[in-house]
Amino acid sequence: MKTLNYILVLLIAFSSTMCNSSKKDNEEIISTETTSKTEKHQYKTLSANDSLKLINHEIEIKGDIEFPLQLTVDSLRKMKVVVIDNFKIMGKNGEIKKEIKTCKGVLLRDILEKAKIKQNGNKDRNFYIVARASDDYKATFSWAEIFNNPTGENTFILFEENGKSIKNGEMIAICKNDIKTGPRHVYWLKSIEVYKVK
Ligand SMILES: Nc1nc2c(c(=O)[nH]1)N[C@H]1C(S)=C(S)[C@@H](COP(=O)(O)O)O[C@H]1N2
Ligand SMILES: [Mo]
Repeated sequence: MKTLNYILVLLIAFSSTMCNSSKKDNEEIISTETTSKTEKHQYKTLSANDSLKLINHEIEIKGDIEFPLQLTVDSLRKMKVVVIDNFKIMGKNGEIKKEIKTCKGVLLRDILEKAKIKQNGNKDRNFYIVARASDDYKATFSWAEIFNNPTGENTFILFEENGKSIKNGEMIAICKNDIKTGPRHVYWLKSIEVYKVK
């Protein structure tokens, strides 16, 4: 009987620590969300001068690749250029944030083929690709999405909008077949980074 009581006490103690820890996790999630919202708001109120500082004239292709590249709008123009019409940027709640009548870009796949991912045989396919902006906003793609999925035909680095250079730019990453196109629409693009899954 004594042992039974002892086990019961232990169980109660254990379950209460579990409750506390999950509560703490929730609190942490809520607090990070609040900070990122505040940060996002700060970007909206950036002065014209400060937002100019976020513009990159070239993007760096780096990580687990054979040929690190620095690409400018001019170097993208020399690649296979694709025209994309009526591209809608949709926020996470489904709201249309922006509609671009026509824009020009290059497939991310073509860029990665140029940079050549360092693969060790044909079963070495576990890589992730990060499109990172100068405000450290980022979007992630996987090797399989780009090289073995229709997403490969739909992921572009844009360099021109409606016949003009891109203002939030100079280059933007987009994924045309995402359900909500906002999250993987990365303006102020700074680098494309390839990493092997460890
Ligand atoms: N560099 C950068 N790109 C970004 C963001 C950002 O904060 N920084 N916001 C993203 C989000 S959440 C959306 S919905 C779209 C459209 O954002 P906008 O409302 O700032 O134009 O861009 C995305 N690209
Ligand atoms: Mo968003």
